[in-house]
Formats: sequence, C-alpha cells, structure tokens
Amino acid sequence: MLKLYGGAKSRASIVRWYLEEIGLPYEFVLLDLQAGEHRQPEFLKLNPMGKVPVIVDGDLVLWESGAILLYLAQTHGQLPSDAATAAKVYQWVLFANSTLSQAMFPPENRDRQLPSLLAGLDATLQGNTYILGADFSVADVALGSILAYLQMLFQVDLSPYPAVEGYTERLRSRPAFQKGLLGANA
Ligand SMILES: N[C@@H](CCC(=O)N[C@@H](CS)C(=O)NCC(=O)O)C(=O)O
Repeated sequence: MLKLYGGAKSRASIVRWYLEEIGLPYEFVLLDLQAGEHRQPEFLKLNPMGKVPVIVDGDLVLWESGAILLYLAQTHGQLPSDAATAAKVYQWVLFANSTLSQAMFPPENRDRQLPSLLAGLDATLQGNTYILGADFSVADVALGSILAYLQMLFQVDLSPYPAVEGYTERLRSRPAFQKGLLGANA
C-alpha cells in the first residue's frame, strides 16, 4: 500500500485530499515535526531535503507535493493524453506550488503580490466551475489547497474576488476536501 509521510498541519494534507478524490488506499505516517523526526537520518534517506510530504509507492520514493499530485494523476488515468491539454494542468499545479505559494510568505509578499494574483484568478474563474473549465482535476487540488491555506492560516478575505470565493466554496463542499484537507492531522 502507498505510504504518505506528513506532519500535523502540513502540506501532506494536499496529497491526502487527492488520494481521497481518487479513492486510493494509503497508509499515513505521521511524523512529529516539532520533535524534528523529519531531520532524522532514516527520514533523510527518503527526502534529503528533510521536508514532507513524501510518498513511497513500491520502489518509488517521491517528494514535492506538486510532483506527487501529478504522479498520482498520471498513474490513475487523470491526466489528459494530449500534451498541450496536459501542459495546462502542469501550469496550474506549478503556479499553485511556486508563484501563489511564494505570495503567502513573508507577510509583505501577501500585500505586494496577492492582489494581482487573485485578480488574475478571478478573471480566469469567471464562468468556469473549475480552473480548467467544467471538469474537476488535480490542478484544482493544488490550487484549492493554497487558497484554503490563505483563508485558514492568514484570514485572507476573498470577497473582493467573487469568482475565487465561489470556487473555494465549491471545493470545500467536496467530501474528499473535508476528509483530506480538514480531517484528522490535516
Ligand atoms: N514545496 C514543498 C514544500 C514542503 C514543505 O515546506 N513542507 C514543510 C511542511 S508544510 C516541511 O516539511 N517543513 C519542515 C522543515 O522545513 O523543517 C511541497 O509542496 O512539498
């Protein structure tokens, strides 16, 4: 069975959300990050960077939540076969994990960068149910997780961006979001 290593309130919850979406059984290995379990030699053999999440799937050891999401999507038939359409999925996963994530910290980034990013997202989401259009995809997990963190951790007010706010509410109502992103140790 696939093993997912994470900490309480860590980005492992992003992967848990997607595992719940695709219905793949997994074992969650909870590390005590406060106690530094992720810096112990045994864990550094899995991820020399000393970060969670990490998955172990058979012989594959993989870290970086975005890479894990894309691997799971590909191995579960959830990535478009056409390269140009798949590239749009990569675009949004990378945007969430780099550009949008970097706008969360430090606080001055939130002031400087978030308004234009949220305005761009709002324009994209107008008339769309999900970020790529009508269908939910792994890109929504990557993006929706960071938007949820912005609300939960930093109380970012999304009301000036009604399409983004509606999108986060749609994602929040999904059972897999509730279980993966908000459930035990999420
Ligand atoms: N870009 C990485 C970020 C990983 C990351 O920073 N994880 C945090 C937990 S949310 C961590 O392991 N922190 C422990 C540390 O840096 O000591 C990803 O998305 O997987």
